[in-house]
Amino acid sequence: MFTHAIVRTPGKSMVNGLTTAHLGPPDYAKALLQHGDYIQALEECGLDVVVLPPDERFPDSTFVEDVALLTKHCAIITNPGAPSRRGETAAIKKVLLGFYEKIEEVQPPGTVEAGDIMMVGTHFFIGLSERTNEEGARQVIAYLEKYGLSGSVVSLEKVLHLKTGVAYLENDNLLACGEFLTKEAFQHFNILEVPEDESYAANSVWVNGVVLTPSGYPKTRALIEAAGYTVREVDVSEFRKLDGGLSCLSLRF
Ligand code: CIR
Repeated sequence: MFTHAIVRTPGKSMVNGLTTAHLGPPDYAKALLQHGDYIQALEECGLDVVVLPPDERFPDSTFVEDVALLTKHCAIITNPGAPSRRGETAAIKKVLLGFYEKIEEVQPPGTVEAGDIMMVGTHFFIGLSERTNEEGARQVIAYLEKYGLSGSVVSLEKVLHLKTGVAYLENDNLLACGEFLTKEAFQHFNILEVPEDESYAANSVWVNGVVLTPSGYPKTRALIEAAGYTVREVDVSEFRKLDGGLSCLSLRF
């Protein structure tokens, strides 16, 4: 169970965020409303939400999930693979010092974005992507092992981050689509297959028994409900325009 979340309100500079989506620039006013509803959804799941102010210096800084990996025993500050995002880590470290005694940091030449890391109990799957390299994954695994946790790597071929295409919903259930349906490492899970035309909804998040999903993906919603979960939809269309999903918008711990 999680008790806390950290989010960062998007800044106006979000319109300059990194993207490959070709969906046009985000509407800032709409993004703020959607972010507010996202916070409300986390609160409905029982979380105490720390809301950080916009940081205009970093257009992608609302995607806080990428800059830290939070575990029960330690926090690991990442070193984002995207150069424009590297400066985001300092501010998150300051916030995490208020919650964690043990804070580790990924050092260059290692790069890691925690959107590439999926927690399954005490094990962490780490996607090797354009943002997370082998050296970064090696450092994360070494830190995890120091605290009695474990990690392993999964290579990605098509998507930005591991969790762009896969989400662990606890109870052995894995929501997955595309290249992740056939990955050897995931075959022992009960795979809930997200249809290709709803692939964006594979980035859903389990929060204390409720699954937050992006709104507008009815087949995926039905699939998750059929597996026994309560679903809470959140409209994140403006964040999708920056390749961002639901999970990227918070750190949960
Ligand atoms: C980026 O390209 O870094 C941002 N525009 C989106 C990051 C999304 N984060 C995630 O999937 N974990």
